[in-house]
Amino acid sequence: MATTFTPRVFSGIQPSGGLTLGNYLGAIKRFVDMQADDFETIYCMVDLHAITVWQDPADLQKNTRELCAGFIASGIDPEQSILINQSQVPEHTQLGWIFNTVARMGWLNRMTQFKDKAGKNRENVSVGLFAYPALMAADILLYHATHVPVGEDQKQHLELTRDIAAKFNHDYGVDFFPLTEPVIEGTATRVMSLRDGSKKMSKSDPSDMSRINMTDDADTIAQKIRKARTDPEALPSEAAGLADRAEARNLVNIYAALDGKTVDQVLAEVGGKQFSEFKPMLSELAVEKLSPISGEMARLMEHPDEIDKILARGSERAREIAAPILKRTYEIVGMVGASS
Ligand code: AQP
Repeated sequence: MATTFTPRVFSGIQPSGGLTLGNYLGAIKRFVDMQADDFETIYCMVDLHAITVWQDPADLQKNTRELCAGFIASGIDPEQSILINQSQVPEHTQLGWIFNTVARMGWLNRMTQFKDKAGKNRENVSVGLFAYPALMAADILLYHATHVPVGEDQKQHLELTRDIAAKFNHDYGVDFFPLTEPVIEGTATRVMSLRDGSKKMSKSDPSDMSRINMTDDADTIAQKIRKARTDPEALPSEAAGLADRAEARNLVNIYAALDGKTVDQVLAEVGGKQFSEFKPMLSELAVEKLSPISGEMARLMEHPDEIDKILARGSERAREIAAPILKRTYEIVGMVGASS
C-alpha cells in the first residue's frame, strides 16, 4: 500500500534582493492562505540558493532579515508556521548532496531558469547555479512536503523534484519520498516587468523601474505605475480582449490579485477606460494594500535580534522534522553509522 504523508507545505524565497510585488502576489500571499488551511507550513529564506550568484555579505544579511520581516508583515505567524533560514538547517545541504547523485546532468541541462540566468556566460557561472534544482528538491523533500505554493516560473523545478523523488524511490526500492504537488493558483502566478511585458518581474532586474519593491513608498509606487509600459488602446470589457496585450494584461492581473477579484470582474468595472484613468486607480489600490505591509516591515527591521530569534527557534523546530528523515535517507543509501 502506498505511504500516506502528513499534509505539509514547504516553500522558499531567495534573499537575493528586496521582495517584489511578484514574490508577494505569486508566492507570499498564497503562503498566508495555506497557513489557514489544514497544513503544517514551513517557509524558508533560501540563502544558500541566493549565493549561487554573487551576493554582497552585508546585503545578504540585511535581505535575509528583511525577507523574514516581509513574511511576518504579510501575515505569516511564526508560531503557526515554521520560519527558517536555509543555512541554519544543515540537513538541507546534506540531503542536497544525496540528490546531486540522483539527478542526471541531462535533467539539469534542460532547466530554463539555469539557461536564462547563465545566458551566454555558461562557462563562468557557479556550479551551484547548475545544481540549484537538486538543492531545491532537498529543501522540499527533507520535510516530506506534499504541497509547494510557487509562481509559474518554478513549475519546471517542481517537476524535477518529483523526478528526483521517483528515481530515488525506484533505485532504492522504497516508497520513502512523496511526489510533491505544485500549487500554482491565482491571477498573479506570473507578474511581469513593468518595463517589458515579456519578462517576469524580478528582484535582480537591473532596472528598479521594472518592479514594485515591497519597501517602496507611495510616491515611488505611483511613479513606477505611471511610467509602466502600456499600449494606446482603452481597456477591454472581457479577458479575451487582453490576449495580445501583455503589458495591459499584466496591470489588470495585478489589480485583480490585489483586490481579490477575477480579471473579468475587474474588466466589468474598468472596461472602456484609458490607462490615464486606470493607472491612478491601480496606484491607489497598490498603496492601500502594500503600505501597511511595508510599514510593519520597517518596524520589525528596527529589532533585528527579534528576527534572529524567530529564525533560530524556527530552525530548531524544522530540524525536529528534518533530522529523522535525513537519518532514514542515509540508512536507505547504506551509510555506515546512520543507524547509531
Ligand atoms: N514575477 C513573479 N510573479 C509571480 N511569482 C513570482 N515569484 C518570483 N517572481 C515572480 C515567485 O516567488 C517565489 C520566490 O522566488 P525566488 O526568490 O526563489 O526566485 P525567483 O523566482 O528567481 O524570484 P526573483 O524575484 O526573480 O529572484 P531573482 O531575481 O534573484 O532570480 C517563487 O515561488 C517564485 O515563483
